[in-house]
Amino acid sequence: MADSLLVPLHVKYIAALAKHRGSLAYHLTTHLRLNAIYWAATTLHLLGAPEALPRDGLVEFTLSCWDDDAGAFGPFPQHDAHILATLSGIQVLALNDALGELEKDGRKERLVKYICSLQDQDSGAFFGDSTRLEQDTRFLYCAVCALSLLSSLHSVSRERCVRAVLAARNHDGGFGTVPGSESHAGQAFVCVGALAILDALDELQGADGKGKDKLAGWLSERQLPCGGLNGRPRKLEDVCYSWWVLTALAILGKLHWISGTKLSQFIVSAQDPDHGGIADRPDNVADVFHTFFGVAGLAMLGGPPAQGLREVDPVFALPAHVTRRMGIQKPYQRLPDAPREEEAQ
Ligand code: GRG
Ligand code: ZN
Repeated sequence: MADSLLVPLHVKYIAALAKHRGSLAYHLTTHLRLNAIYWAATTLHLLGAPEALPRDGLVEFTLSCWDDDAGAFGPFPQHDAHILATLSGIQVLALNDALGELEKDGRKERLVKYICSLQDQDSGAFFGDSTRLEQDTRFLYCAVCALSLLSSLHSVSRERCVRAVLAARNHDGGFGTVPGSESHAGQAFVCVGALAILDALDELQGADGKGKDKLAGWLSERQLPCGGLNGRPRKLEDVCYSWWVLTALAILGKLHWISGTKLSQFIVSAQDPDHGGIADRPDNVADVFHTFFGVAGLAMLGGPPAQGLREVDPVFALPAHVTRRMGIQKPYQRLPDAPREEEAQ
């Protein structure tokens, strides 16, 4: 079993994914394609090998996912727009310093209009698309993150957004998808991330002033004896929770409430030492989703397995050099031996 991060092998694994266009798996995952491009490209940047997927191809594919009827991005050419694909599209453009493409044909204004149109004016919650069938705190995060990357956060009601996030909080200190739904670590990331973007983290404290610690306590209870984290009580450990849990802890300044050494070992043990990539847990099949969250988790934890990685921004889920270049960074905890980008002079 490997005990360090197999950087060159993971770069090769991700670069090879782009060559599998004939496979059944490729055709069965079109609904996630733009998300997958975002996971792949961001991982390569964190691994220090952005050139392994050509920039022009990434930008061109992203623009080909534009749904001109809706004025936003779908997950694949000719697919309907959705907020999940829209955030990924904007993130891929930001990663490649190509947001200027949205200045053409009024695309940026149309995107902002589309995103704002998804907010429920009563509750402040967001729908995922124009069918307005489903609300989820995930969609609210996507909306505020995308608007911030477009320098347009002022276009949405901050007060309504904060209200909707707080309404999804539970007595255990965690967050669900909608008011009253079970706490899940994925929702902790989206809710804490959204509050960070909205400069509203103090709203977490509540009447007793203990809201942040209560949430951090719930998050730290996600670590299991094997070192891995689960997403909610009595569930199995999974590498992707390294991201959903660690980001929320980093934003709350409580990364040291879990054992980083044990978690790093768990992530590294879920690598495929022959073909590259990281799986949800040891001995399972690797995929690009868990490869991204495993690499990004190690970048937050630091230490020897993170050698050679670049700093990740847990609020915007992008390399820190990108959000620093854009001037949109929010405060978050950096562990002493985690990768750190030079501060701009
Ligand atoms: C920019 C990183 C980024 C994300 C965009 C889509 C999104 C915003 C956030 C997703 C947050 C979320 C809900 C993550 C959890 C995903 C996950 C592993 C769900 C699995 O749920 P179950 O119930 O698994 O199948 P468990 O582990 O609870 O058994
Ligand atoms: Zn997972």
